[in-house]
Amino acid sequence: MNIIDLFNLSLIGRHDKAAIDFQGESLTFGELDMRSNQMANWLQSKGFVTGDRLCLYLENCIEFIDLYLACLKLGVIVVPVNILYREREITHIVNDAKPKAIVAAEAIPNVATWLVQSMVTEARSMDKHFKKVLNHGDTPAAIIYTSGTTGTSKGAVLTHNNFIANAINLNTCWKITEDDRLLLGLPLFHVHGLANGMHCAFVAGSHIQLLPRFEHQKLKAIFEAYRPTLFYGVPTLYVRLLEQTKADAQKMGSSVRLFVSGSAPLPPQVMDDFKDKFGHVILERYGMTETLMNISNPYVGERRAGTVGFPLPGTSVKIVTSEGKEAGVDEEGEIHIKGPNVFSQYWNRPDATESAFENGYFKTGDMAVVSDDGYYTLRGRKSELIISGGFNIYPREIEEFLMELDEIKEAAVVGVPDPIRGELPIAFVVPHGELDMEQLTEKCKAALASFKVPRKFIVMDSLPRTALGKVQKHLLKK
Ligand code: MLC
Ligand code: AMP
Repeated sequence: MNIIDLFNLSLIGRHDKAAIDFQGESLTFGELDMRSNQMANWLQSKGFVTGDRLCLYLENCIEFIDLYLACLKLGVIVVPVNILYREREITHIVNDAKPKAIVAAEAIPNVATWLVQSMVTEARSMDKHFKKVLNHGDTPAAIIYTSGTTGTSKGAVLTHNNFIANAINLNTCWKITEDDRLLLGLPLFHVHGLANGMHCAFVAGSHIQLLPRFEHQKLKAIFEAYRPTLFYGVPTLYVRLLEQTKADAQKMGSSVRLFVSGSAPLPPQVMDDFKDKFGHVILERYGMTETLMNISNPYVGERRAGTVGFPLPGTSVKIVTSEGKEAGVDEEGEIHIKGPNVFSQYWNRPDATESAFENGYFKTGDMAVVSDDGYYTLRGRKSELIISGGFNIYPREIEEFLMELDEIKEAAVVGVPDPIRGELPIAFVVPHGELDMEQLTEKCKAALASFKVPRKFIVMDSLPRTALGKVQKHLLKK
């Protein structure tokens, strides 16, 4: 079975049921099926076959879904690209994934772009039926770029089976059904919005109100008009929701049966304040691009603040100490994961793939402890990864960019705590001479996604280093 066979429970089985609203446009599951058949026929007419890659550089929109479903039907591998990425970041992905095309709303400078609107217009004249292409569950469905512990980002290859395991797990454990109404503003280019949001709804037959993105100022009106039953957010969004008055919060929460948080740590205080204001206990869970969802607080039973709960069905979790032994209760170590949800490989990176696994388990780089009643608590990361608003930032990528600039001799980037975004990047730089800070920020903005642009530059005469020459970032953080 591939994931389309599972989506067919809704695409075919709930043909006339309302599937999605987006900016005033409403489509049934049958219409989604037909539109993606036409798009699949169009892509096929352009020579796309199983195993080819197609990059999508799009904000959330119906056309993203048409193209995504069309690719899955054809066995074409979707490579979603963060819409906040600039030319430099996009070029890296395009050079690595070697897609047959990159689809965008507007031409991307210096990248051969296919414009989504003309593709959709041409697809409308194609046959509404699509002759099934036989693909099994191990067929790659998507390559999602993530940086791991190194500076350059690597493509995690996720198969149809990985996504199937994730959808079946969450639909069962979080009781997602065709009666649910999901307010989905998280980006479809990341697994949180894509695999937890869209896939689960397509399998269960839930309704989706899709937003181009979350703009927290508009959420009150959207909640009241749509009356969702289900809401997924990153901690930043929950912090933003706390700006509501208690009366508004109660109204907003009145239709909802489940609020889920993930992608970054949810501060226990935010969980408590949210309970007071909205009357809901947020369910926190833990996942990764490479593994999809791993560990989740229970739907029924105690959702314990500060923890991520229990391993999901089929997911084996080991905590491995620095001595390489399996940790006991309350003993800290790195989380290792095995299960049908875990990715198969980094695209074209056999060495990186090999070093990412140990004894068949994926080494997550996340540190944790488990309590005597089985709740897992994350304790930070082995790597220097910064998570800001749920978006990952790899310091080395920014450091490399800064050091390519003529005016910078050395650079070190660290994350500092921020009450809204969780963390923010700041840069320590050793310049060659006088530094024009404004110009430096402009250069960063032109080359890097907005969330990666250092919020502050601190000029140093030299960086503190160990005897071996490694920058002592803990000293910089202080
Ligand atoms: C953020 N911005 C966007 C955007 N999201 N721009 C366009 N499209 C989007 N989708 C930009 C804004 O322009 C602004 O840029 C900055 O980000 C912050 O915007 P804001 O309005 O102040 O929003 P804020 O309250 O900070 O909230 C941002 C956010 C966003 C939470 C809505 O960060 C977000 O959507 N995060 C979700 C990331 C995600 O899905 N992660 C999952 C990864 S998968 P400027 O220039 O003003 O700074 C994973 C695995 C797992 O981690 O476990 O899930
Ligand atoms: P990504 O590479 O974008 O998939 O991000 C995955 C990382 O997000 C994980 O390795 C964790 O460090 C972090 N993460 C996800 N969920 C949580 C959570 N509930 N609490 C803390 N960190 C989380």
